[in-house]
Amino acid sequence: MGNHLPPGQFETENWPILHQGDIYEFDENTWNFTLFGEVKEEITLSYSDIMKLPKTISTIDMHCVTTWSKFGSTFEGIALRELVELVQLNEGVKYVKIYGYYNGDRYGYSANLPLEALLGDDALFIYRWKDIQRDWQDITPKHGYPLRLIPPASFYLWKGTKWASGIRFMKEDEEGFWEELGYSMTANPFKEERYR
Ligand SMILES: Nc1nc2c(c(=O)[nH]1)N[C@H]1C(S)=C(S)[C@@H](COP(=O)(O)O)O[C@H]1N2
Ligand SMILES: [Mo]
Repeated sequence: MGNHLPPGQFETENWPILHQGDIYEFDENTWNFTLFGEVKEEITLSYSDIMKLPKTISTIDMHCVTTWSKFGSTFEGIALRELVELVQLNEGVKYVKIYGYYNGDRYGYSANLPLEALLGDDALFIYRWKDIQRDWQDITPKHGYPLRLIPPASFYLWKGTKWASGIRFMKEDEEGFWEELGYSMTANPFKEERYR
């Protein structure tokens, strides 16, 4: 890891904003987060359920497929593994699809990822961040408030679903929003896996 620039990327100090569709407007009364798919029992978590889970702070590099990379942002969030611990997975679960809002549809955006790559401190559903230029602050609605995934730096940032609404556990890999449009299933920036 470290300050290593993947091929075809340039470094930016700003945190650019990139997404399709409307910016989701958070309402604590209607917001929830679902854990579903290949689990013994599906569960739905309220905002306060989520915010009671153990917190993790990590510094994670971001690599957008449009070629900007941002190093050294520190994030506070809920590690994905904390959510996995709340469900009993069926045998053979290897992938997840992380869903998020797209034009009012809570499952309108999604990205697929291999579960085993997401069990460390560098796979976080974040709500707060800071970097050298800034003190701690909530992420803005444009960056995915109240909760968005920052994936490990070994995945391009489109795998980082903003306005996250749930995780579906899967035995087989399955395309998400950008993957259906021809982007990579595995999306490793260091191997420059942009398209397939
Ligand atoms: N819900 C949702 N999440 C999304 C997207 C989107 O369109 N909708 N775009 C993805 C893409 S392509 C990128 S590069 C990152 C950008 O995150 P940022 O705007 O916070 O930099 O969000 C990802 N998460
Ligand atoms: Mo992107």
